[in-house]
Amino acid sequence: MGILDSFSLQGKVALVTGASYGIGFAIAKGFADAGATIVFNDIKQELVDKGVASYAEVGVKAHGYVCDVTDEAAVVALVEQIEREVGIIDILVNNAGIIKRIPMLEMTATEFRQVIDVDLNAPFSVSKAVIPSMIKKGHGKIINICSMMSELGRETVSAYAAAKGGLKMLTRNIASEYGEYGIQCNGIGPGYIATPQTAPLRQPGVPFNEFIISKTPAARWGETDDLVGPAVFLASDASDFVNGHILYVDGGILAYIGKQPK
Ligand code: NAP
Ligand code: GCO
Repeated sequence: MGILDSFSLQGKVALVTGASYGIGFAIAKGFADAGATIVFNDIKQELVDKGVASYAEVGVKAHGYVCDVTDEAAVVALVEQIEREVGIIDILVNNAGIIKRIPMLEMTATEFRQVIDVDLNAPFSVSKAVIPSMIKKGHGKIINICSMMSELGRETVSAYAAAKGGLKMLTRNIASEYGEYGIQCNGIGPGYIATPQTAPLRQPGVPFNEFIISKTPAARWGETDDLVGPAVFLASDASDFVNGHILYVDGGILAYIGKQPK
């Protein structure tokens, strides 16, 4: 096998959760370009339809399903349906995620749990549903979308940081528990990426915008396409001995102490 062939996803089935737009969409499109069959889910049929249309616009025939990843029974049914209708899932990307930016003392326990449910409990349920068939097949790739908040804290994101820190450790644990079956579970920790999730932080005049640029050695926000190469690598045979690793794709944020004030 040539070196470039080891990055090919030809013949693989990839499920990317919550991927009708944003980071999940870019990663799924990259997987399709590398040869994979794409499956994604969203909460409502209209959002799935919109997603399928967006994929079609970029030349990808994606299989879209309705499923709320926080509903464990629905997740089990979704995976069974995908296995019947498309095939065994070779690659899972736990991408669906939410954030609530609320100071901790103002956040209710219900709001805290909602974030933990989508960002941590759901990756547990979806991974649990796909792993048995991966074991039977003798290989599988799971990629968890972590965050800068898997390593760092910040005002207002207590639930998100707790969930993404937990997701980092779930990643390492899946790698530890199922590595012997040919399954690799790794994380991608995006820096600050321009998507609807970060739109409130990027409004003109919002100081956070300049703050992030000054904290990033690359001196810019990330684009969703910045995550595609790393995701294809972690989904492909090229990373078969990489397990339990979090690949931070952050323009250097975690390596940098920050610009000194002028
Ligand atoms: P986004 O633009 O808000 O997209 C998130 C996606 O998740 C949406 O498609 C959303 O569906 C879906 N989703 C939310 N809850 C769901 C549920 N219960 N079941 C199924 N799908 C659900 O976010 P993004 O910026 O692309 O982020 C994608 C992932 O990257 C998230 O895990 C996020 O935490 C992480 N991340 C983002 C950044 C960043 O800077 N943007 C940085 C680090 C990590 P709807 O269509 O229903 O809204
Ligand atoms: C924040 C959050 C998110 C980021 C991301 C950083 O600071 O508000 O961390 O908005 O998108 O997860 O990696």
